[in-house]
Amino acid sequence: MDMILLSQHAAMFSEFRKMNFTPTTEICEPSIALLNIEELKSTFIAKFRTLENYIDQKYEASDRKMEGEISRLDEELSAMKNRQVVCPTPKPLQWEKSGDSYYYFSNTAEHWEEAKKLCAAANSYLIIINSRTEQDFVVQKIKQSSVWLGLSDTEVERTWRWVDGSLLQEHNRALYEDKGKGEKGARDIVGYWRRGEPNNAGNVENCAVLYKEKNWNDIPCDKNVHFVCEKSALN
Ligand code: MAN
Ligand code: CA
Repeated sequence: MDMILLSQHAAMFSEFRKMNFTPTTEICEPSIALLNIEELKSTFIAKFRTLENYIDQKYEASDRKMEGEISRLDEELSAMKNRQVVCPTPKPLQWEKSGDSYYYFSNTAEHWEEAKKLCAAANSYLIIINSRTEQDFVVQKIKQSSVWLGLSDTEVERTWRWVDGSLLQEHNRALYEDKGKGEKGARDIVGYWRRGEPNNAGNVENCAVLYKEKNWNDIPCDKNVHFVCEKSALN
């Protein structure tokens, strides 16, 4: 029984192995979430190995389990095939240029860490605000009330760092001095916090958002918030 089932599906297995998947997106809409086909492929292969082992070890109760596994694999395989047909070429992410950077405005809301990872996966980083001009550009583009900034004080409370490792204060002081004090005042050195922020409310606020009102707040990093990725337009 086992051998029959396995040989019936051997064709499916070899077909699967031959399929030359390229990473594609889960859906055709531009999305930053990459579907890791290689990972799926190795999961498939691992599952098949397990099935082969059931036979080798002559598990008596494995027949039904195996049929179930095989039909699940069949379903997953046809879902993958359908997706290939429906989405032959994933649309590239839409980047918008402003100044010396490109920006990607997310279609989804994520926890801060996840947003950070997604930007990194797209060769970019969660936005770092270097000037009021940049902030104004971002703000006028967002449809949401807020987006994540690449700014957090998770490691050391009240020590705000951008995702490139620079300290908020040092980073902005350098800018302030470099740009001939184009952006005046201590407020520019310490950022554009909303009045009374950052307040670490409830002791659980370590990630910063930029509001449509052009100011910042610290909120819990596990909130789902839209985000903006940035990458250099130079080079
Ligand atoms: C209020 C303030 C903020 C805080 C949020 C959390 O708006 O206390 O500082 O971040 O609530 O939702
Ligand atoms: Ca706050």
